[in-house]
Amino acid sequence: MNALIVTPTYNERENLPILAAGVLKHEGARMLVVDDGSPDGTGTLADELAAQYPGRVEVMHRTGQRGLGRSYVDGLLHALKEGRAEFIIQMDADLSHNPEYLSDLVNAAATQDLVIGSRYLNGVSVVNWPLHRIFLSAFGNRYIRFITSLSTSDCTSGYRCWRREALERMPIASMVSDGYSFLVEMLYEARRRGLRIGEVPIIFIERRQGQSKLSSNVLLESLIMPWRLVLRSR
Ligand SMILES: Nc1nc2c(ncn2[C@@H]2O[C@H](COP(=O)(O)OP(=O)(O)O)[C@@H](O)[C@H]2O)c(=O)[nH]1
Ligand SMILES: [Mg+2]
Repeated sequence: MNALIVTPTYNERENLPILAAGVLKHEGARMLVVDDGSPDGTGTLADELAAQYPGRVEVMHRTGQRGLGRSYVDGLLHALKEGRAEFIIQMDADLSHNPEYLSDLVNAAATQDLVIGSRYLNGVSVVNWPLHRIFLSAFGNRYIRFITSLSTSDCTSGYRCWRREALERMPIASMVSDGYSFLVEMLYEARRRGLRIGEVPIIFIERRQGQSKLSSNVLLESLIMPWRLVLRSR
């Protein structure tokens, strides 16, 4: 595969080396780690990985305002500017997204512009989530689909693959949201542009190391954002 995997990190030092080994098993896969100045030294560790896997790992050290969405904006723009990868993939660093699925995503992207690694295609494929987290995510997705009429079963999955030409048509720099909402906003704008959106099933495994950065601000934003998207596109 000719793919660049863009992975935002904040305090993922236990997880990142395992992730890199799994991703780089795929021939032609490269990584761009977008670190937000992690206090636990993930950024330095990423530099060490870049030295360990020459030409296959690149690190972007962000300064300024921290954020998942902001990190993706910077990372995806960099991926386009670099212009070498046919497929650009978004993936979490906490090992919730198994690198084994990379081939499924890339294969599906042969006939789609955007492929989502979905937890909700066949019931609920999530391991180690407490019940309230499953409800929150399942309800969140219903809520988003209801307001935006998106038909994707998993609108908040952060495991996704873009064809480069499709990503080039996206207004990445104008994205306003952060957190999960960034994922929803991108999906919404992709559909508005008539991009072909597909899904492949994944089993999502909750992180074993480190902590989730899910905050009440992020949740609040995801309640409001679907309305904002619909209103601004009227
Ligand atoms: N660069 C950057 N990465 C982040 C930030 N917040 C979360 N991440 C990364 O985004 C991915 C998903 O975050 P996580 O906390 O696991 O969210 P959850 O899976 O929804 O609980 C992980 O790779 C995190 O390290 C941030 O503010 N900046
Ligand atoms: Mg996670």
